[in-house]
Amino acid sequence: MKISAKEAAMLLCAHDRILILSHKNPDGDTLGSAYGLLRALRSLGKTVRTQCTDRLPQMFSYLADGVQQEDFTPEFVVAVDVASVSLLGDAVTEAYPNVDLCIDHHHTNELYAQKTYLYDGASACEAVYEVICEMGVSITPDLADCLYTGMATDTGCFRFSNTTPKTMRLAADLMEQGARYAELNRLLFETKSKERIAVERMVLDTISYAADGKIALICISQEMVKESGADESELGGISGIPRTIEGVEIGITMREKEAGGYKISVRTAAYADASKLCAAFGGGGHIRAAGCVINAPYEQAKTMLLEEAARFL
Ligand SMILES: [Mn+2]
Repeated sequence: MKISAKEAAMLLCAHDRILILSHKNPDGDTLGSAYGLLRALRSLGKTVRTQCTDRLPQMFSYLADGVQQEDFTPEFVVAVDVASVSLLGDAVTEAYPNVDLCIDHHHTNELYAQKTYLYDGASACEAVYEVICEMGVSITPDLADCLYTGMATDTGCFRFSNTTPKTMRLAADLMEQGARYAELNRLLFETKSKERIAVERMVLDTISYAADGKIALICISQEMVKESGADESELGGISGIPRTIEGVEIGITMREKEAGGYKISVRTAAYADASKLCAAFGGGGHIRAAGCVINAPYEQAKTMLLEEAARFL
């Protein structure tokens, strides 16, 4: 059943021993939502902890600064930024098969929780912010940092087309309440690990162009990832690189799978439909970003991709 921010706030206020769940391969939005909500609820004197099937990535460690996790049997389970129960991971789902409340912003939310506050906007952190305001919690700088993190990361630092005037107004509120936006923006959008730079250098060496430079293709092999020492959480955004090149309409990234074959990401700039291109290989997605899998050797997969892509120009 769908409920409002106010009803979500009332439910949270009426319970104690609250567990907050984030989705697997956690991003800034699910983690910022979880730690933001934890801080708000603890300021009301509640016993709260967060849980995620994957480790907290190093770059987001500041979200948990000063937070001691305590063990208890939860009375109330909340999922934040989690559109489908499958995104919680098997171990979490087995331990907590029943989710009492979900706070999310994905249109595709499967309404698996008892109650869902489904917010229409760029980030789950905006929804959590509304719920926290309804609870009458005063916003500390640490809490502002958490919520700012989700708003900034889900909008590519307020650059993507999902950014709304409301997103910016809420982020401005958080700035007034002490969010360390300049530091966070540098950490989240500029800082890269040396391992990431190493893998980028190798990946850029693989770049090839087709169709007069309207198509660019790069490849990330298993070997490159191993040699660089980068882990999965450091590889985000690489598939965005080809489309950043001047004149490129279709950017293709081939990521070698562990078992062989390639996971393909396609990003398009203005007119080509990435989801249709990927559908030709059994994949799908959105008009500007889509994906598919091709189980073929490198040269063969690359030729197939370039031929198909050329038909979309
Ligand atoms: Mn999100």
